[in-house]
Amino acid sequence: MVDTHCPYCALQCAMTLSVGADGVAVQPRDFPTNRGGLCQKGWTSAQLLSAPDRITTPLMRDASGELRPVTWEAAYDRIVSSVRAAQGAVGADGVAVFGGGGLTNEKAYTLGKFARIALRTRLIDYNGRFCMSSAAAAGNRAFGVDRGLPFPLEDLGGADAVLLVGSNLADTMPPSVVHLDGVRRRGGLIVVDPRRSATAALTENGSGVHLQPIPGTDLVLLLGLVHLVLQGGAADEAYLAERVSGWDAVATEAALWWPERVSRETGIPVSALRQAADLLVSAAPHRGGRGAYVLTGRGAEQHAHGTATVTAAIDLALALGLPGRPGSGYGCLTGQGNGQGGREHGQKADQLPGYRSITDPVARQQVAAVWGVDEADLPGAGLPAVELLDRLGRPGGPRVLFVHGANPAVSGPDAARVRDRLAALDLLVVCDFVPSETARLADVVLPVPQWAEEEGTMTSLEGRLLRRRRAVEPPAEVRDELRIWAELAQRLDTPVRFATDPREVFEELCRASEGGLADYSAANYDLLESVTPLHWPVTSADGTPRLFLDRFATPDGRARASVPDLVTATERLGPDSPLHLLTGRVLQHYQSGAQTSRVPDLVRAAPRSAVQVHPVTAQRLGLDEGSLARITSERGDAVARVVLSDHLRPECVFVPFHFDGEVLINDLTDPATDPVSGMPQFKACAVQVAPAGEVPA
Ligand SMILES: Nc1nc2c(c(=O)[nH]1)N[C@H]1C(S)=C(S)[C@@H](COP(=O)(O)OP(=O)(O)OC[C@H]3O[C@@H](n4cnc5c(=O)[nH]c(N)nc54)[C@H](O)[C@@H]3O)O[C@H]1N2
Ligand SMILES: Nc1nc2c(c(=O)[nH]1)N[C@H]1C(S)=C(S)[C@@H](COP(=O)(O)OP(=O)(O)OC[C@H]3O[C@@H](n4cnc5c(=O)[nH]c(N)nc54)[C@H](O)[C@@H]3O)O[C@H]1N2
Ligand code: SF4
Ligand SMILES: [Mo]
Repeated sequence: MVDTHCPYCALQCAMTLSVGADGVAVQPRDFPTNRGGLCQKGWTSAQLLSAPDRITTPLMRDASGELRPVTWEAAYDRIVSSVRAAQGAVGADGVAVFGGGGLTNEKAYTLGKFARIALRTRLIDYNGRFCMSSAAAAGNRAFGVDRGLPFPLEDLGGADAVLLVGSNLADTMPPSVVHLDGVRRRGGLIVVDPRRSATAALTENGSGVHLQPIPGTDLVLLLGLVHLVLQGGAADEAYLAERVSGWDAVATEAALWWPERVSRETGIPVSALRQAADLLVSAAPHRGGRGAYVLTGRGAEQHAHGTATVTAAIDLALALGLPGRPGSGYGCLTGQGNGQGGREHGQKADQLPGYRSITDPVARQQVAAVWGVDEADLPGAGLPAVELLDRLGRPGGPRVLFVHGANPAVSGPDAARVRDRLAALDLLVVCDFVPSETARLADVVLPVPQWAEEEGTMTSLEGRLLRRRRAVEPPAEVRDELRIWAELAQRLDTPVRFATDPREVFEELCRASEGGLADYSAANYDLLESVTPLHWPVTSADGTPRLFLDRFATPDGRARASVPDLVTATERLGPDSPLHLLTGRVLQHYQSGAQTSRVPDLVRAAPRSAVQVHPVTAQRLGLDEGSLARITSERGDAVARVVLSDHLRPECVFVPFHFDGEVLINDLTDPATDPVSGMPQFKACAVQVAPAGEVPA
């Protein structure tokens, strides 16, 4: 029996694995976040260990264009010679790295180190840029630090109001719904989603209110709520005076967003706006309430104005005096398994371990010392994911790309363009355990272990450090990425040794993070065995479950309210593209589908790519339930089967982005990015929908 956590999302539900004659069996385990629950993905997670097409040897593309098994030495030789050739032609940045938010802390850390000192490139970024980067940017600006939830998830249970902006956690983190029981009983759940999602449905029967905005208008909605708080004289003036700077400018801006104007822009009735504001105000601690939370998910964040929208959400929380108050707060619901830890230790283009800037001279000195290299040899900041991917194979751009824990051929915006860029490389190296769409485009594929076959640590959505433990041995030819990087570093004549034992890597990571924002310096594997609620910063054996109780992590200790930049880049609907395409998730499938499409129970349980259309819209367009519809944007098209649903706003259609072999919805999405965070506009783009075959190609 081995205690570990689920391989998928950032809730990191606790599970116990037992190994028997039939393979690995999963049992849920009681833990504060999942309270003994697992979703269907967690229950079935062990099925992937024996996927029939699992990659078990290195593969290399031969002269005929086929990927064929080769020895590790042959694969390494090809990689090393291509890296040398690319860097000879273009310089150090002739090689780039793309990481993933599912990698353990040990791997995320070592990947950043491998890029900077073995490959000597500044070009590293990762799929977390597609995930919570807008919330991270806004959180860093407002609070001086970005820990998705600066409080334990279970704190939600005591609140009188919880505002969920663009999160469908009933499908994306199902066991977390238990923490909303209290607020639903008290009628205080507010869900903002253009769809009546499973989470929006939790507001039914007097449990709260569902606001159904026009996509991309959350920013205006949030400013409208700030307006109502201020107009009602309900702002926490003492808190604003004592703990916040920059408030006056926000108040001036919010004054312009009176309810009727907001209603016109968002499509939400004035009465519903007032109801939401009233719930929040009466829950606020300074009004004698039990507390309130404002939480954002990808629906609010994955826009070209995502950082501004999260800034407005934080402004609303500040108006009510929530951040840094026990029982209240603002948080972002991080998505990937190690989406939090993966963004702290150096996979981000501009970052060193401990969540520090690669341009900060003090951080550079310290990390260079831990790594045993000269500070001057560390490269500078690289490029955010969309820009990095777009540069591949172009004149002067990278000619070799390493991919670890991501499937950008499916999950990048305007994915056909991403695939073109991947095809333009001299060498694409992909580490994976399944032949993902990106792996199938690779020149070299290296097989790695799965979660139940490896040791490491993960940092969950509440900044809690968790141990991932090995229950079974991986297939014989599979090599751990820590070993792969060490072996490649040696072959690239890197002057320093790379540790391969996760425990040793973790100790090094802890040292490298010392003094940083995400400081793990007092943590170690033994402490993680004994103290399970260990939230960072870990500068003592107690960790820090709740941040900001005394001060924010800004130089003056005050939170910074900012006027959100009102430039919105959501594509305007027009006669040729009269509908918004919304994208997101279904409960049974995970991300690009690389993993869950290989779990038979999940494939049987849910189609991945039906297009949800409102019945009124369907009638207008001549679409029937079960018929095929062609969806077309400026960038591409896809044909999907129609499911009628009156849960959507009529001017929206919804398609999950989990690839099912036919519908690759990211061929349509908009690669426009947020100017601060680099987040692409995944959530809404303008499309035309018609019966398949009737739209000119
Ligand atoms: N089943 C499942 N669970 C997962 C994942 C998965 O792939 N599958 N992935 C994990 C990861 S990495 C992440 S990031 C999280 C994501 O978790 P969520 O943020 O909960 O998931 P999404 O479905 O992407 O988006 C949430 C909602 O945003 C709504 N939305 C779309 N446009 C807008 C808008 O303009 N405004 C508002 N307010 N809402 C909008 C959609 O209708 C959708 O219901 O889930 C994690 N958990
Ligand atoms: N249209 C649209 N697009 C989206 C989104 C959306 O809502 N709408 N959401 C975005 C978000 S929030 C996210 S997080 C991204 C996710 O985007 P992806 O990068 O596509 O995520 P995954 O499908 O999880 O891909 C992870 C890959 O890494 C492999 N893997 C898992 N663990 C390891 C490991 O330890 N080592 C290695 N080498 N490989 C491993 C898996 O098998 C899988 O092939 O998609 C983004 N794209
Ligand atoms: S909610 Fe997330 S962590 Fe929990 S079982 Fe489901 S996928 Fe796994
Ligand atoms: Mo994500």
